[in-house]
Amino acid sequence: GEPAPSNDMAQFQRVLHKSKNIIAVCGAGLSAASGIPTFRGAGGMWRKYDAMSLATPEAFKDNPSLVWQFYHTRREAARKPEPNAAHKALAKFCIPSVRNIVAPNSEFAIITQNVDGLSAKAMDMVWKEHTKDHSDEKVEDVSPLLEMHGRLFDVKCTSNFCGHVEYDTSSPICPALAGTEKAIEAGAMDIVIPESKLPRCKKCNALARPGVVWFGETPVGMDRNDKLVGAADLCLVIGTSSTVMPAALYAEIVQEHGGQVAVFNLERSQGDEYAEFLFLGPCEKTLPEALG
Ligand code: BJW
Ligand code: ZN
Repeated sequence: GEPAPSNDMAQFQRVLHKSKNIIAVCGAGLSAASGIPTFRGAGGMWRKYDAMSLATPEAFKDNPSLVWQFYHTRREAARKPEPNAAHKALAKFCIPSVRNIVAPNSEFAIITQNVDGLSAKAMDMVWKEHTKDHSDEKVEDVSPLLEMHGRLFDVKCTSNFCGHVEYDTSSPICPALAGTEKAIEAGAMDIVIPESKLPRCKKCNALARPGVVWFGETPVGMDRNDKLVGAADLCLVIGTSSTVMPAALYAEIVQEHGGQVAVFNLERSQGDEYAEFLFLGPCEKTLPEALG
């Protein structure tokens, strides 16, 4: 059969050194050390809440009040967390002059399924720190970060004619949702807020919705994702159960055209037996070592 994946860090770093198009496909485990719950593991969101009645367009149509209370709760919980060592290691790797030390003349992109904004925050922090001593480092034209499942703090108009998206971190997002996180956390799903009191579009006043990608919806930036995945010769799979499409397919696609895969996960995850490298453990420990 297949040889077992290697956990040889020095060998991984030799592969990294000759890779030219590197991508990181990230999931909830990347933010776990920042205190944000995952979806499917112990303490996971989809263990406590029913995904199909909260994270689908049909659920929002049936019960926008409940869906907004759930996302209000998620927004409140995502306010305090700070990026951890894994976000920062990836963020540093986005800086060409830093990355070129371990992977000369390479390109890099982060494709994250996370909606918490912590990778963007880490990139800002690391960039500010870096340019203190390297003011000549120039900003890249295209952001190396792709948030394919949207952003928790984006608020999107539901009208097809308008489609306005607003980045809004206000707490609460609207007065009627204030305090409802207590009920949601206690499992009480029966508070009803009239649609007129839910978040509304700032442009056209139609009902607004959370700017995240639900089951059955097309992820953000698929054309760019497909190009990155198609060109990648090394795919880092970080803190994801690899059970949600299409992100779950990316590693396999990279291997199909001859690229290699390195999985960084606390536990075994779907398809990791086919990876060239498997680093079991918290990614906030393994990733800084691997990319350092
Ligand atoms: C650590 C760690 C540490 C912990 N260090 N590791 C049948 C019915 C209906 C739909 C489908 C179907 N079959 C297929 C579909 C499609 C569907 C799908 O895949 N469903 C499957 C579940 C069956 N997918 C979609 O609908 C997607 N759209 C789509 O496919 O469109 C078609 C299309 C494709 C291509 C081109 C064009 C069109 C959309 C999926 C949207 C997913 N949305 C959510 C919610 C977002 C909003 C919100 O946050 O509420 O996204 S669901 C949830 O899962 C969230 C996540 O991004 C996503 C992935 O989860 P993730 O990140 O892997 O988390 P976990 O919890 O599963 O895993 C965490 C891992 O971390 C674990 O392995 C831990 O061990 C590890 N870990 N601590 C390292 N410290
Ligand atoms: Zn609008």
